[in-house]
Amino acid sequence: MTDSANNASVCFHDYAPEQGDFLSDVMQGFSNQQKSISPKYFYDQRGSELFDEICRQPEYYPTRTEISILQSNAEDIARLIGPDCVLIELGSGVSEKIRLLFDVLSPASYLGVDISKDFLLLSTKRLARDYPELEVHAVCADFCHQLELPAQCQSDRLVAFFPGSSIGNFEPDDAVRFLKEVATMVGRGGKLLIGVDLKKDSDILNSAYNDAAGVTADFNLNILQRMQQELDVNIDMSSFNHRAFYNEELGRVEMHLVSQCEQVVVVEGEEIPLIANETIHTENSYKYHLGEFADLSALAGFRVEQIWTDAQKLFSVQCLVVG
Ligand code: AVI
Repeated sequence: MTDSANNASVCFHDYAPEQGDFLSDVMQGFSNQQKSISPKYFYDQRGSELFDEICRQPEYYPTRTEISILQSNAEDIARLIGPDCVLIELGSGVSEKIRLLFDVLSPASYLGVDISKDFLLLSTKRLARDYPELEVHAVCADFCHQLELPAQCQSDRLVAFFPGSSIGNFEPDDAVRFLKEVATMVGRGGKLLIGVDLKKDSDILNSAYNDAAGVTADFNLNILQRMQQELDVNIDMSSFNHRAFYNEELGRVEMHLVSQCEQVVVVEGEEIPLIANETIHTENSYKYHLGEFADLSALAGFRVEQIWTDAQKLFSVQCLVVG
């Protein structure tokens, strides 16, 4: 970060939860018939870098498609949302997409919400430097479980922004629960601008999660690396392979780590046997038909106000309104 960004003025609000218990989550996930690790553990420093790299892979269409939808429809989006809103970005990360909206939206203030404090401060300070007229708030919180707005950000013009189709990483029931919380946060008449990945030809999906450069494979395997770094684990990473495939019946891309042989993984002294070809399930990424997502939003109290898609209907950006 440059000095100028370092000095930029950001109101910081720390609602960070207690550190989650990686060990007990791993032990819990390994005790099930289908072994699993929560995808939230992908995003350590290396995992976040690998995810950025995934977004630049030619096969991974969601990022560039969403950006082009936002670019082509920025004026239309601004007209629908209107000026002077309080814009709340959930999982703000590097905050690149929000910049596409700032010039046309003229929000009264911006609130970036993210669990990763360092990332959040870096990105919000850069925004405060680049948009000096804008009031910028940084809220460090796990927005999946707790959506609390600082008192000075309350407004009757609240608009949440949740890009990237991260909603696809929730199980559908959890997605409804989460959207309900967003609806409560923005209140009646409040809006949510959300990126939603769409159902499509399985070949496109299978290559998006199996890029030729092997970045998604590295991203998936990095979760084992993280276990090795942060826990007392004895695991031979070279004995696992990446597997990702579209599960047509369940409408989701599944990612797994496949054990190449019969082996025993030792976690904090506990022996966990795996047979050859047994998998550890690491992620689901649900894809929706427009009608399916409208039904899911309605269960959470949202009405679809407008949908923008690309010409191939790969991805959608949707404006939902409460009530
Ligand atoms: C963050 N999330 C929306 C990504 C997705 O497509 O489900 C995570 C990802 N996993 C593999 N590639 C990208």
